[in-house]
Amino acid sequence: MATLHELGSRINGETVDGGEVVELRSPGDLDDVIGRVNLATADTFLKAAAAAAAAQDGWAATPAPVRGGAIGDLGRIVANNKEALARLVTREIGKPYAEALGEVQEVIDTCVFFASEGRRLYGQTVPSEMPDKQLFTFREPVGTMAVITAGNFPIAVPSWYLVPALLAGNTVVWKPAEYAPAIADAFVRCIEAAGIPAGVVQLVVADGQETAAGLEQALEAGHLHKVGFTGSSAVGRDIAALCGRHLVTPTLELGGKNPLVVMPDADLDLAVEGALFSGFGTAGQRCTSLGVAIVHESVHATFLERFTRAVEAAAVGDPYEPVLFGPMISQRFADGFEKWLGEIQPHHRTSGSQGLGRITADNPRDGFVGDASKGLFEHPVIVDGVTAEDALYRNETFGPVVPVATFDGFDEAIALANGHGYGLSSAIYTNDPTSAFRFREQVSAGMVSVNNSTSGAEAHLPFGGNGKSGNGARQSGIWMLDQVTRWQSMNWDFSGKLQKAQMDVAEMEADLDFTL
Ligand code: UN1
Repeated sequence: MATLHELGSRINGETVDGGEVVELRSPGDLDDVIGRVNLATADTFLKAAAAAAAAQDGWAATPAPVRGGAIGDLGRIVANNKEALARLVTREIGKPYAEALGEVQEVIDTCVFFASEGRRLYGQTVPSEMPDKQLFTFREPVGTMAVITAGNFPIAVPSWYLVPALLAGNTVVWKPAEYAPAIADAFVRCIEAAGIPAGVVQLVVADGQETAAGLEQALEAGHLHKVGFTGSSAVGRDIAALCGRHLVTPTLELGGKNPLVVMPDADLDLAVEGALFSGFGTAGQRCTSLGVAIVHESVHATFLERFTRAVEAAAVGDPYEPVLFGPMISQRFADGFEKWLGEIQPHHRTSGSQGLGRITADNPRDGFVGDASKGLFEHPVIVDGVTAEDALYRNETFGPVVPVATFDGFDEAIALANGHGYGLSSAIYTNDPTSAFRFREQVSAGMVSVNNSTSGAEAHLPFGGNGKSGNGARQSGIWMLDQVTRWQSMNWDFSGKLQKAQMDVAEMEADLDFTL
């Protein structure tokens, strides 16, 4: 495997030096040094935003079908490099290779969808209230967009922003997670290879503090017209406040505490399989990961017993092997997760685990795949007996823990499904259509699965959440077009005289007549 050396920001297609330089290591094998990362300062962010803004008119003037053609080429370049990109995802953030392939496929699917949108991007013709006058609507690019993404989906989620933004004629300053700069660099090179002019996408690799300062300066200077952010609810609030001060509407995709309800009539084996993947897939580091299993008391004991067995038997370890999950994405994620383990209370019962916290020689897991001491591997754990008062219920934990709560009546299940205030994804396991539709109606989540995992949304269905999970923006498919374009309306009067709207309209009969 080729070792990557110098990683960092790219402005107008040229690599630029940053400030601080840090070493990037693979979380599944900390001896594997991937490269050195030049971290940018706020000033680089500002320069990148200015450069992106300067490129915007030219890109917007490129016909939409031509921009769509470039997106099609991007999809083919990504497809031709699918395995290499997936290997890089596995190496850089420790996502199991099969999942990493799925992630790259999500990029390809997004390109396929939006490539042909370049030949649609429809506006409307609208009837006027007056004769000899025609109304129209047009989709206009928003302008220059800052896109700030997390590292758990280091190429799929960025593509959800970049691909439609570019298709619609916007330019982008992309700030990937600073712990996933290698895949970001590879993706930007794919974009350049697709013939998208240098300047249209600017890459800035920086830490949170410098990014926040750079973002503020770029908004202040008027270079940015939209901000897209995927990450924590706390940072999302700050970004929303900053955007609000500059009258910019952000697209926010924030945390989740995604409930999975198991009804008495559920196929329990299917529910266990769904809970296993939802809760522990990607080591619980998806925003769509299972946040709380809410199990009817009549099936609770059986569900818990089977779920425990499934977790005990799950393959955990080397992400290049067929495992349920590999390492934590980075040290920061491992530390954050371990803090939540401190919230396990005496009234809780843990299962599925042979230890708590980091898997090491002294704290081993039977059947671990590979050498646990090499990477950031955490024990999976089920925490039963969780109630609405517990920290483990109220907070996103972003790691391999599944809290389990019990309910009696359906209303109680709904209260638990919504009570934490997040509203991203949700699932119900039932064979009763009434339960499924009631759940859909009453759950506050933006996404609902029936007899399916909380994670694994498809690339052309609206993706996004409510409450602490976002600001109502939806990504993916045609819905994303509303985030990356603005409607412009036009009226054309060909009557040859001034016709005044709402005034020169045909008169109604003055005398009222109620005869049918
Ligand atoms: C995220 O974790 O930010 O539905 C996105 C899923 C993936 C996307 C997750 N397709 O789990």
